[in-house]
Amino acid sequence: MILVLNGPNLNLLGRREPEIYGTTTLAELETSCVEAGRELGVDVVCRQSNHEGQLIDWLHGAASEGASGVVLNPGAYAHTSIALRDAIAGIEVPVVEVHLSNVHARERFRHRSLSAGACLGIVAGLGTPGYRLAIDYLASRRERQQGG
Ligand code: CA2
Repeated sequence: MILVLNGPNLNLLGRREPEIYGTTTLAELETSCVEAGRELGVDVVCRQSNHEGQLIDWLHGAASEGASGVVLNPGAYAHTSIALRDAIAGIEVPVVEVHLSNVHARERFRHRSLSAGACLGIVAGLGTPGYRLAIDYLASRRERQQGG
């Protein structure tokens, strides 16, 4: 199973700031992630929270839930949360950080991600297809590790 976690304000996707985040809603994004998983033969479970502690609890629970990887868009917590970084660093399950927008082409305060350094890799600026790329990568990595 691959867990897709979206952080604060991403429930607003498709409703505001379409010039930055596109017109796809969170529900549509989650459906496309589940669909991508189906094509790749892996279950995808999607969750969104506006609360830092909830995201941390989900990360802590990822292994016991049977997740082989986590796709995480931490939203603005990427730029502020040492606690989130510590949670990522504290689990064995690989985490890929995804940002819809190219954070490096935006305001300076978005250039630094505290969480990215604890992640296996990052995808930024590719919009919603970035989630699929991350799922694809984690699914192929899992297959390699299972020797399949
Ligand atoms: O580009 C991304 O995916 C971000 O993680 C999105 C965060 C932002 O704080 C990060 O710097 C980059 C913000 C998510 C807010 O999403 C909204 C979507 C539509 C309307 C308003 C906010």
